[in-house]
Amino acid sequence: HRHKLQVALFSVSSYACQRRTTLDNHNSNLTDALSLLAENAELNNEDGRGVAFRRAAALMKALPTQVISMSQLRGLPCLGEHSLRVIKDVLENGVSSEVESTKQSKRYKALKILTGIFGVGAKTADRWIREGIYNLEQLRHSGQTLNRAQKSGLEHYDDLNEPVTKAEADAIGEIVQKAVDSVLTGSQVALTGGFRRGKLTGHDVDFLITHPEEGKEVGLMPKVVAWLESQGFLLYQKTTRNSYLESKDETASHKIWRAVRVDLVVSPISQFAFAVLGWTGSKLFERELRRWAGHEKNMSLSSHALFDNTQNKYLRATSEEEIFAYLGLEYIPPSERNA
Ligand code: DGT
Ligand code: MG
Repeated sequence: HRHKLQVALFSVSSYACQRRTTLDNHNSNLTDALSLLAENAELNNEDGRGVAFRRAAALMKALPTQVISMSQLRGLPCLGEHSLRVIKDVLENGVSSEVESTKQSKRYKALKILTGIFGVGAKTADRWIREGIYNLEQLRHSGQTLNRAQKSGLEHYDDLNEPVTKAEADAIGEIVQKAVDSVLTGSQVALTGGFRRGKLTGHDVDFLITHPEEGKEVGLMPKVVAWLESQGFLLYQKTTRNSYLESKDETASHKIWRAVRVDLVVSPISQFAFAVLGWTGSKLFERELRRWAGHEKNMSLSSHALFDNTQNKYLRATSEEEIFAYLGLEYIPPSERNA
């Protein structure tokens, strides 16, 4: 007998910033497994292993169809021995035994619960676990001293672990716009983070604030924060990065507000394009852009600037498109940066 077969082999670029990754994921069974192992590695401070699993997951997200056989993966980049073993397990058995045992492990469960507290990272959670603290109840009765962020995080644990919806993000956007308008006319607010990439939910809402006249943005953040505070919106704030607002939601019957994490970043207009690119994400897309810049172009990219190490000068840009062009990359719109 003779069979004529057509085999579709995937061809995928190795850097996530060279690929278009939409939210339309054909391999969520595989990416969920790899992402969980990445998360577990990160929770255990195994950063190298975490990145390897993140890259493998991102590669699977970029595939145009569902993978059903290992043979389809031949020649693909980013898939190490360990990731391939996990994929094989899922394809053959429906689940990965490593993922299942991780999910059920006492340590993983405790790390998830404890790092779910705003202000608690992997190191703190690990210390608590070594002292026998595995959940919020045990933490509350442990006599551990919590810092201001952690106290606040524990108090609003459920709210802050409830995904933020696009509608909530839009409502908060209006509040932030109002704040910015009241303290400095002409200021602009841009939604960044996952919502700019088209996600329908997020763990927080990210905004970037600027003013068309360079220098006018100086001192803007404390004014915006003071305005939000005076209007009763602010529950907790820290000037370095994390802050959250209570979002007034009249539809909730039990209480009329809920706590939502909000990230505000102020950028001078000269750095705005770099800031927009840097804060839109995804995290892996950003990491890959910086790796591409450094390893392939001898440039250093940050959310402030792009430096060309060969020409020994900063490259100015007023749009994301210009930055991709400097980097020799095809422009990828935000909705296709979901690596
Ligand atoms: P989410 O909020 O869970 O739906 O997902 P994202 O993608 O909005 O992630 P988020 O809010 O942690 O961060 C927004 C983007 O900002 C992220 O995709 C990459 C960037 N980013 C995150 N953390 C930092 C940071 O500490 N510094 C800089 N420059 N960029 C960051
Ligand atoms: Mg976000």
